[in-house]
Amino acid sequence: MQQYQELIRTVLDTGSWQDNRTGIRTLSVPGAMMRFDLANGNFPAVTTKKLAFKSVVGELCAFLRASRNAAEFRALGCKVWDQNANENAQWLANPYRQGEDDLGPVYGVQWRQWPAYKLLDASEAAQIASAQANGFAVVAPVVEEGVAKVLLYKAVDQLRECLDTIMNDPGSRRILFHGWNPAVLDAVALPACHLLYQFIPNASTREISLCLYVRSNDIGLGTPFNIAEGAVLLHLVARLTGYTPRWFTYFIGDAHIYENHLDMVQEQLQREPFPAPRLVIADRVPEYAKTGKYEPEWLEKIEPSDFSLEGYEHHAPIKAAMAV
Ligand code: UFP
Repeated sequence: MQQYQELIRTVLDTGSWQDNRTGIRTLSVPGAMMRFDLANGNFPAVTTKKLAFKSVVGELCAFLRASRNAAEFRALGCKVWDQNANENAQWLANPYRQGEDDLGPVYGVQWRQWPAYKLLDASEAAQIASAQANGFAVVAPVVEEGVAKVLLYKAVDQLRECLDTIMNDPGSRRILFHGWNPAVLDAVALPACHLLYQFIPNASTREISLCLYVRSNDIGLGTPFNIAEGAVLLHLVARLTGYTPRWFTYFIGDAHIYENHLDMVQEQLQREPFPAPRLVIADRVPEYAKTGKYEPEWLEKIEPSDFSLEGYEHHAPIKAAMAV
């Protein structure tokens, strides 16, 4: 995680002050990239403070189950959504909010159940049949400007489709899922920050890589969390599809340090990083490479306790407030 230290230094040295919706200003850099080599089991956990690993894997499991409720995140060991669900005045006043703990259709809902609609002319029988063959169901007849139309709907399981494509067409350069759905931006507690995931398998080396784009990243709190979560996801996908995790490239749009996190990151620069730990996935989670049986339903069955870090040496934890 030398690269994380370097990113902190870059933002401290070259960043400029910016105001934002939270009321706490940030030192910001527009655009940053880190590239982690996960070969030999290296796991990119921050070591200059303690990574909240249980919270990371709890959140990932909640995303994989398409959760939209902070209570479900808590039940899986992740408390980071409580404030966004119940303390942000704008969200509390949002007519789409469905009561205590509701978050709206955040990340996992888009990953697993992206709401897709088609409005087709009722006379276009071939198009309607093609959409139906592709999983769309007719919701309602609609008349638009005097023309008879048909509204069709499908909840797209983008992540499952990625795994299917890794299995069936690993040379594809279209294996990605997107968290940024413009149709729901007004109906979520927090618009997606980590929002574009692209898997790049290599069928000859049997290695799989991940490129992740994060539009806005809180370097003090969010970045170590998001890096770990992306790396766990890559490991899981690799396990279920018969690949070995390799490169994890992490792109940030607005890379920022909140003013009230400056002491924390300065302190981390004083600390010498430890060697990377290894990620262990429980034996009960099938390895396609060993079983030859494709079992993508483990995306939903996986539990936080299926993940652990081996040989994780880290400096003392540092507590810091999250800007909401
Ligand atoms: N943030 C992260 N990672 C996340 C997440 C949020 O760094 O996974 F959900 C931070 C980035 C930013 C704030 O500081 O939360 C979101 O605010 P905004 O929507 O204004 O970018």
